[in-house]
Amino acid sequence: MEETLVLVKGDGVKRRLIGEIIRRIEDKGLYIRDLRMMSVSRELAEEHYAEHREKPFFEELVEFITSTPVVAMRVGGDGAVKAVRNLMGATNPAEAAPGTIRGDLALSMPDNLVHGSDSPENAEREIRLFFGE
Ligand code: IDP
Repeated sequence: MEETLVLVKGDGVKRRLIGEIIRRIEDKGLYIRDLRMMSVSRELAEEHYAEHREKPFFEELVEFITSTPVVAMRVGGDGAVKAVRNLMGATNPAEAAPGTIRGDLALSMPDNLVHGSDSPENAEREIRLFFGE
């Protein structure tokens, strides 16, 4: 069964949307295989977002993800990576379609509530980073 890493980011935790986001994932037919609330160290954030190291928003992004606890989940199911990406909607909430998590519940960057791995390879790497397996 394919697995992906989902994070409910700090804005989602603060706005008490953990349950709402899990509900959408479970309603889709996916399984929560593991779950933990945790702080993200600067080291973990820089590793997790390594592909964005050269981007102008990198510092803001690291600051955002390390400033408050997140909920990390291993989510499994057929085509879990793509299924979660579809549930999340476009990166920029201003452009995310209604019916998606970001489209329905978020307004602007970087506060877009969730992270989901963008490929099975990255999912494996990110699950190892957050769950050490
Ligand atoms: P994704 O989260 O939809 O996979 P990525 O392009 O991988 O999108 O970007 C990672 C995260 O970086 C986004 O979820 C968002 O929080 C933040 N981000 C992306 N682009 C910008 C930007 O232009 N300004 C501020 N934050 C951004």
